[in-house]
Amino acid sequence: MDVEDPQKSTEKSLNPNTEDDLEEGEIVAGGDDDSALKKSDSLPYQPHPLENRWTFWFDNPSAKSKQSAWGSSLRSIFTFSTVEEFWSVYNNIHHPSKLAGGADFHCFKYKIEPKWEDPVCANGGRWTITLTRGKSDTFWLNTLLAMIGEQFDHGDEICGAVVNVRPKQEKIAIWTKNASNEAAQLSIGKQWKEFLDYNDTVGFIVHDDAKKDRGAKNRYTI
Ligand code: MGP
Repeated sequence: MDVEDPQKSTEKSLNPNTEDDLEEGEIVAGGDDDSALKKSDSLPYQPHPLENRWTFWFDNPSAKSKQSAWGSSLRSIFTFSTVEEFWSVYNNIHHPSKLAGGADFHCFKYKIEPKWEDPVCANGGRWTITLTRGKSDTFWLNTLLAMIGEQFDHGDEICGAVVNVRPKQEKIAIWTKNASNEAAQLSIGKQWKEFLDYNDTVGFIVHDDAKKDRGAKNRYTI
């Protein structure tokens, strides 16, 4: 019996014309185009599972000024494990350019909290890109797609990603698990820049350094 590879089927349902151009697992923007889904109306509905389950987290900016401890207003808002669930959330939330200054929006692997204190993050660090206010939406979406579509050779090293919306800038960071694993960090940073077509220098700060000094220096740059 001919059973269609679920991965190929994911690619087709999201990108009916481009399946030959996609890497394994790759998801591209365009989740609100349902023309491909219409084509397969006659097939039973089959959600397309992601390799990992992910959780979106949000930190409430209005509470931030009053909070005594960082993270006290951090909340998990939705956990998803299929392509369809991802788009259903993504298409119904504000993107970074529409969020208030001070907001932090995270997408982390299920059960990893987006905090230095989380045991999986504790020995890690983060690659960060900085963008002018209002300019991060596409970079953020492409970061999410590369991450949940498992496009990184060292994807197991990734905890998640965060966008920090600030009054004059937006920062996107990918958090990783083992800062001392230089080869894995460099691979993630290089691939991220390629996926985003981002040409400026990007720096990696170790969480332990950031804890000690708000102006911590980059451990790696690419
Ligand atoms: P930030 O939110 O990463 O950057 O960290 P922001 O707000 O853009 O400010 P910047 O000017 O330092 O870039 C801001 C501060 O929040 C840090 O210096 C910490 O005091 C605190 N903080 C940030 N994070 C990610 C954590 C965390 O994971 N745990 C704890 N305890 N504090 C954190």
